[in-house]
Amino acid sequence: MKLFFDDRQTGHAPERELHNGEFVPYAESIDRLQSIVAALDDWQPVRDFGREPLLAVHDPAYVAFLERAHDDWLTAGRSGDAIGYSFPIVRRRPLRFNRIDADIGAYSFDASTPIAAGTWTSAYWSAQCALTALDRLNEGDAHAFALCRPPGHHAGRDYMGGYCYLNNAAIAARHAQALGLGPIAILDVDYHHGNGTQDIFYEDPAIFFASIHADPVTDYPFYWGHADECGEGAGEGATLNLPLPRGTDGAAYRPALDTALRAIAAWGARCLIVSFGADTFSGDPISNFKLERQDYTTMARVIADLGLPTLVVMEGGYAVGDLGRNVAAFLAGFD
Ligand code: Q9C
Ligand code: ZN
Repeated sequence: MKLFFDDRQTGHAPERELHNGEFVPYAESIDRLQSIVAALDDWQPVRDFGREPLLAVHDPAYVAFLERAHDDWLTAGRSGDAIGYSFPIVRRRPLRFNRIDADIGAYSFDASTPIAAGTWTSAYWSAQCALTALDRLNEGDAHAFALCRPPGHHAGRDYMGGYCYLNNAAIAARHAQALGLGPIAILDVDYHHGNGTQDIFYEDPAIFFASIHADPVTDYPFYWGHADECGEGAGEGATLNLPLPRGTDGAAYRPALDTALRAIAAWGARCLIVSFGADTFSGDPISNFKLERQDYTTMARVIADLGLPTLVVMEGGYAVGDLGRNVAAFLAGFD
């Protein structure tokens, strides 16, 4: 399977994040990407599909905000990373502000997603990476891997959060649909619920979203990913949430994976996008599942057995020392 990433994805380098009441080094580090690049050979170049596929998912005003936010931060006399502190949890509406602190809060749902000088450029190329890999499926490849970084699945149509700015999987899904590769299913196997992806397609009957993740009663992003969330309106039934308790290991994970894959097959998907996070690993520093390296190979084999053209998009995974080998173990399951 062809592998993709672009060097411009390394410009994004926030210094720190707010974690459980303290500022700590940013977990979504450049080392993550380097660990994966080092573990695999023969990386392919990323192509530029422009802004149109980004705007098929995201609000143009939000995209414009992402692009100028760090400059606005500097213009306001600040230094370092732009970070919000006030969030409109009720009656958010498109007001026009004249202050970066108002914009940044209106376009985010948490305080753990800072905007650094290189954030826009890296987010842009991370999305292009997903589009380039998706294009391989259009050319007839069975599988392709996009080493997206920053990740995407927490980002919604007009908000960032959880280290995510542009929703790479959603952008690829909409593009796949435009290319006539549908019906599309997205399977999210990151430790955290893919709330942004879910929200983007919540009322959409044409894209199926299934997510296996830590129970939001105990784990981020808390407010979404509960088992009773199954889509709304025309999209009712096209969202499937399978929360699992902390401590879940490979054996306990498997029935949920089988359930998700059966639902995807029954729904009639003809193309699959996997939001893959390796933060389900036993050694992950910010997560609490107990999967081991060999579990990733098994997981991928079961997914590949669906027989669908499959794009794998990188999401989380923070055990930097093991990350590359864990991703390689997952991708090996597709061969
Ligand atoms: N403990 C992904 O894996 N952590 N994002 C919040 C407070 C956010 C994880 C910090 C975790 C986001 C793509
Ligand atoms: Zn995650």
